Amino acid sequence: MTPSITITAFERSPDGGKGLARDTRVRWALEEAGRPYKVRLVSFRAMKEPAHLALHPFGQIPTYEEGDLALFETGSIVFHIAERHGGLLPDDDNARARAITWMFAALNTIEPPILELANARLLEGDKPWHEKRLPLVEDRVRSRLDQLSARLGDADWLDGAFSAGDLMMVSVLLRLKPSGMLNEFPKLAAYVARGEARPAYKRAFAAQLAINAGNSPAVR
Ligand code: GTB
Repeated sequence: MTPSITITAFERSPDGGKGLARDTRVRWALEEAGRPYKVRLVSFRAMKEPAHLALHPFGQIPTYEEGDLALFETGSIVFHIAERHGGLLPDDDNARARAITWMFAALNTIEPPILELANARLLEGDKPWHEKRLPLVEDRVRSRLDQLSARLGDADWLDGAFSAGDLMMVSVLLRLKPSGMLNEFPKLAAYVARGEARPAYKRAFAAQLAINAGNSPAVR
């Protein structure tokens, strides 16, 4: 059967297949939900052209198309997949609300300082103030990781069974891998490893790697 879902991804991801581009989290959600999907690869130039801008106002990947529906923003896409299909959100109303809270926490509280760090490492290395600023940015990340690690404790997942909240949190934390900072927080490193060990994540990772292997990695 032809898949009814199409997502977009980088024609050549700058990470050379490390799975850090955000299509990976959408692929992972689709794999967890057991939904087949097609991928339309887009170049950086095509992302800024009208056809893609009609799908994504900010000219980015990933997007999600299914019938009449077109979505952008991975938070919204993963939430949509989780709502429509089983396996990513609990049935109990309160547990479901808490899992959604963790999705927001991943995107609104944990991801911003991590992105700031990635940008500082990747884009600001030649600035005269880089050496002074970097430790400040790193400490902002550490402070959030410390809090998150304390909450996770020795549990496998953030709130009971694996949920879309964990999928999003692990996806966000994976962006820290090139920095090595995750290793300072063994409980979080183990949490991320548990996410990566899920068969659905492995399929998602392999699918993006099949496209990007051989691209020269530009990510630290
Ligand atoms: N908030 C949006 C969402 O969650 O969907 C952010 C989407 C986004 O940042 N998309 C990026 C993009 O299209 C790709 S994922 N960038 C192109 C542009 O803005 O012109 C971000 C990303 C890119 C590359 C790496 N990497 O190489 O390691 C990691 C993450």
